[in-house]
Amino acid sequence: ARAQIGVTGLAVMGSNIARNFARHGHTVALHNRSVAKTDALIAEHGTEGDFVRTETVAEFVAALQRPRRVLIMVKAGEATDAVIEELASEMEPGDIIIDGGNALYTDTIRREKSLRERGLHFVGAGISGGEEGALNGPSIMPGGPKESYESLGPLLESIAAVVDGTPCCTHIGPDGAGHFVKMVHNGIEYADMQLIGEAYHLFRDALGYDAGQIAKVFGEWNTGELESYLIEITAEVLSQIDAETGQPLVDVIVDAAEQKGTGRWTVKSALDLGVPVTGIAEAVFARALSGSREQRAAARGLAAGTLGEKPTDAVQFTEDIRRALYASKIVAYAQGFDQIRAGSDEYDWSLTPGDMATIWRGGCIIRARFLNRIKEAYDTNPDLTSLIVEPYFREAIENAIDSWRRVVATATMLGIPVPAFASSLSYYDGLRAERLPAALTQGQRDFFGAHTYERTDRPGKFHTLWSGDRSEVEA
Ligand code: NBP
Repeated sequence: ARAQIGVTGLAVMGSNIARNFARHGHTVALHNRSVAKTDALIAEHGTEGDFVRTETVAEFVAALQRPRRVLIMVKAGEATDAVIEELASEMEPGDIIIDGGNALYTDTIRREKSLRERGLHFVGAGISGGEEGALNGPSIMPGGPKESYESLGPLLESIAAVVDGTPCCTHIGPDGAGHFVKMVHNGIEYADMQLIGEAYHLFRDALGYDAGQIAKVFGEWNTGELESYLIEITAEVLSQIDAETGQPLVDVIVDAAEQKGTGRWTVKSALDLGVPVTGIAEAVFARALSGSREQRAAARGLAAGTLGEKPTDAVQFTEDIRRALYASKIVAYAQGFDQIRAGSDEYDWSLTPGDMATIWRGGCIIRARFLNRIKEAYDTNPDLTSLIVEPYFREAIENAIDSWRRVVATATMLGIPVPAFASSLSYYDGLRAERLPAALTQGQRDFFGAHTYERTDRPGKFHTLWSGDRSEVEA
C-alpha cells in the first residue's frame, strides 16, 4: 500500500481534487463507481502525478497507507450513504472517511456518530471554490474529531488556497461543524449575489446604463473596498457578448434564477435557531420570485405609481449604490456570523468565528478583501456581539448611511425591487432602535393568549386581566 490519500467519486470535483493532491506530490488512489471515469482521468492527466488505479472498493482500500484516508466526492444524499457503507465495511478502526460533498450538516452529525461507534473517524469537510478551486486551491472547512486533523490537516492544507502564507483550511469543530459553516458560507454567497444583482438592476432601470457601462463600474469597484471574486466575475459576465445575437449575453439569459438548495438550508437552520438572516432569506425568496413564471406573467404591467423620478446626478447615484452595497454586505456577513455563533452554541461546537474569516479569504466563492477586516475584528475581540458595532464596520456603515437610504428610497419610488438592500437597512434600523414595536406585540399576545410580558420598571412576568377588570397580576 503506497497511496497517502484515496479519492472516490471522480466527476468534475473529485477529479480536480485528486489532481490537486497529485500535483502536490501525494500518491493518490483513484476510485469511481463506473471505472470509465477513473480511466479517463488517468488517460488525460495521468502524467501530472502518482495515481493508483483501482476498480473495486476492496482494491481501493488496500491501496492506502494506514491510517487510511479516503475522500468521498459523490452526489450528496443517498449516494454518499451508500459509498460510506461500502468503504466502512472494508476499513479498520482509526481509518478516516472524509465527505467533501455538499452534505446537510445534520446528515454529517448522524454519519459521524454511526461511524464513531464503529471506531472510524468521519470528517464532513465543506469545500468551496467550484471546479477551479478544487484544482488550484479551494477553501476547505473540515469538521469531525480533532485528532483526525493531526494526520489529515497537513494533507488538506497542502492543496488549499493560501493567503498571506496562511492556508484556507483549518479544523472547524466536531461532527457537523464543517458542513454547517460551509452551508452558512453558501447562504452569504446568495446574499452577496442578490445585492450585486440589485445594484445591477438600479444601474439598468434607474440610470438607464447598458451592460457594458455597468461592467465598467463593477470593474472599477473591484479595485476598492468591494474587491472580491463575485464583483470581479460580475464585470466579466456583464462584458460578455452573445455570439449569436451580438447582444450582451446577460440580456439574452432568461431572468429566472435556479438554486441547488444550500441557501434554503441556511434559512431553514436560521429559522430553527431564531437568528434573523434577513439578507440571505431575501436572496433565497428573490430567486423563488424570479422563477414564479405564472405569477409574473399575470402581474406584468401592474401599475408602478407615478412618484418616481430618476436620479439626475449619475456620478453621485453610482457612489450611493456602491456605499449601499458595501453597507448591506456588512449586514449580510454580520448575520451569517451570528448564525455561526448560534449554531456553535446549539451544538456545543466552540467555533472561533475569526477562523472562518481567515479561511474564506481565498479559494472560495465569497473571497473578498474585506474578510481581512472581519478577521481583524475577531482577533481584537473574539466575543464580538455583532460585526456592525465593531469600530471599523460601524464607521463604514455610518459613512454609507445617507447613500443607503437614498438608494432604497429612490428604488422604492421608482418601483425597482431591492429586497436585500431594503431588508438589510431595516435590520440595521431595527438593531439600533431605542424602542421597538415588540412591546405592542407582547401586549397583544398577553391579550389573546395570556402569554405575559416583562415591565421596563421592575423584574418579573406580568399579565393584565384583559377580560376581567383589567388590573395587572404577577404571573
Ligand atoms: P456529482 O454531484 O454530479 O456526482 C457524480 C459522482 O457521484 C460520480 O462520480 C458518480 O459515479 C457518483 N455517484 C452517484 Br451520482 N451515485 C452513486 C452511488 N450510488 N454510488 C457511488 N457513486 C455514485 O459530482 P460533482 O459535481 O463533482 O460534485 C461532487 C460533490 O461535490 C457533490 O456533493 C457536490 O454537491 C459537491 N460540490 C460541488 C461543487 C461544484 O462546484 N460542482 C462545489 C462544491 C461541492 P458514476 O460516475 O459512476 O455515475
